[in-house]
Amino acid sequence: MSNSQAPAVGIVMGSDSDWPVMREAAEALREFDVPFEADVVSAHRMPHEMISYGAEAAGRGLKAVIAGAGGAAHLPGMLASVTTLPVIGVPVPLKYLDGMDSLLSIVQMPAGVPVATVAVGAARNAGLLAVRMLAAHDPELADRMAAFQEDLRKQAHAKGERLRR
Ligand code: RP5
Repeated sequence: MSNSQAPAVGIVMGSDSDWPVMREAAEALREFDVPFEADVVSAHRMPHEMISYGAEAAGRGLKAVIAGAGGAAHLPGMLASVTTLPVIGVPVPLKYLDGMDSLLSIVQMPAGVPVATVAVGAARNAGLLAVRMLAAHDPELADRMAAFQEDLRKQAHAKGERLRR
């Protein structure tokens, strides 16, 4: 899946069964008009393609990779080991262990090979974090992120107002 412009963010996941979670990252990128691609790149079932994806990501013009996986979730860390791009890991919760296995597999990286890990199932935050990464070099995108944050502030304030009445 992709949109018409050259993708700036790659969203990859270990299985299409991760998509119901990972689509939230795509939605966040769409809200900010950030072009992205999405694909299944399994660390265990297609290791050679996974390494190629990571090794070629920067050269293809991607600026960040969002990688989601569940269980023995090695995809984000393995991609981080073969690319210089920032990798954002999304622990996908599966039927057992409530996603703790996915979280620990992704977050506990060895020194020198960082993965920016979001909360279990928090693919939307992964998308928003990728937007912030791009916004660091894009003032127009930074303005839109600031407006988004101002909306969040207003919404939170309004919720408090209802309680204060
Ligand atoms: C992981 O195994 C995938 O990321 C997915 O979360 C999990 C289960 O995959 P399927 O058996 O549903 O394809 O590698």
